[in-house]
Amino acid sequence: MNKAIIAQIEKLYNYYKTSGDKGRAFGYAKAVRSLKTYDKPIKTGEELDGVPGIGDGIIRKIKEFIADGTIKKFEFIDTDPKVKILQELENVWGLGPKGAQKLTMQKIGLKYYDDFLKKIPRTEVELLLATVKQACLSLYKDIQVEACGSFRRGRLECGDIDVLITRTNGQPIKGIVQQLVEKLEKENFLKERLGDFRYSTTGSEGYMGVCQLGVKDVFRRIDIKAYPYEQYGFALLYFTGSGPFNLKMREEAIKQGYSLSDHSLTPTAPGKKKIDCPKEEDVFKALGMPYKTPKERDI
Ligand code: DCP
Ligand code: MG
Ligand code: MN
Repeated sequence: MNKAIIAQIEKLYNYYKTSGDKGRAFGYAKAVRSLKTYDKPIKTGEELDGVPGIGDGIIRKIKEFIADGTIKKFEFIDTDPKVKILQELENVWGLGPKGAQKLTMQKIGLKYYDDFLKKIPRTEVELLLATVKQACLSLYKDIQVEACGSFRRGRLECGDIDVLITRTNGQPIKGIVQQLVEKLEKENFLKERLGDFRYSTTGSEGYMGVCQLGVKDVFRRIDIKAYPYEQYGFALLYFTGSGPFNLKMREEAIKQGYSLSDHSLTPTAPGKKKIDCPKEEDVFKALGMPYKTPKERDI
C-alpha cells in the first residue's frame, strides 16, 4: 500500500510541477519525501496525522485512495491528452514547465492558423454571442452579456469575439467565467483553453479560447471577461477599444493626474479622489472629454 500511495502523491506532484504551480508542487514533493521515510505499512489515513510534510488535504486524498483505490478529482490526469503531452515534452525533451506550455500554445496556434486569419462577419458574431448569452442566462438571471471590441465599434468584420459579462444586482462574479466555460465546453461550443482562467486581484476574471458555432464552421478566437458591476463603466470602455483609442484616453488621464484602467480611475497625485463611473459616459465626463460613440473610437 505504501508504494501505491507514494505513486499517487508523486503523480500529483508531477501534475502540479507541469502546470507551473510551484507552491503545490513543493508541498507534494515534501509529502513524497516524508512518505518514503515512513517505515510502517500505512493502513489508514488517520495514522499520518501529525507526520511532518503531510497536511490535512493530502491525508484526505490518501484516505480516499485507500477506500476507493482512486482519487476522483485527479482521475483526469491519466486521461487528459494535454497533461500527457505536457509531461512528455518535459520528460522526453527536457523542456521546463513554461517551455512545454509555450510549445503547446504554439501547436494550438498552428492547428487553427488558417481559421484565425479569417475575419468573422458581424452576423456570425451575433450568433456566437447569442450562444454565450443563452448559457449565461441559464446560470444566472441577473447576468448581462455584451459583445465589445471591434464588433461594438461597428466593424462589419471582426478578428475575434470579445464578450463582457457582469451581474446587474452587484452580486460577486467570482467563479462565473469558469462555470460558464465548463458549460459551454460540454455543449461543444468552446474548444480550447489558451492559458488558465485569470483571476485579477481587482476582481475581474477572464478566459481566452477557441469556439465554433457548429461542427462544420470555422474555429474562432473568443475572449470572455467578467467584471463586478461597479467597474462596468471602465470595463466596457476598455474592452471596446480600440487599442490606440485606449492609449490616447489613458494619456489624457495621466495629464490630469489619474491612472485609467479597465476597473478604475485612480488619482496619481495627492488630494484627489477615486471617481466612480457606472457608465462609459461618466469616464469621459470625469476627464472633461466630449463623449465619443463606440464607432468614433474606431481609430
Ligand atoms: N485592448 C487594449 N490593449 C491591448 C489589447 C486589447 O486596450 N493590448 C482592448 C482594446 C480592444 C479590446 O481590448 O479593442 C479587445 O481586444 P482585441 O484584441 O479583440 O481587439 P479588437 O476587438 O479591437 O479588434 P479585432 O477585430 O482584431 O479583434
Ligand atoms: Mg476583438
Ligand atoms: Mn479579443
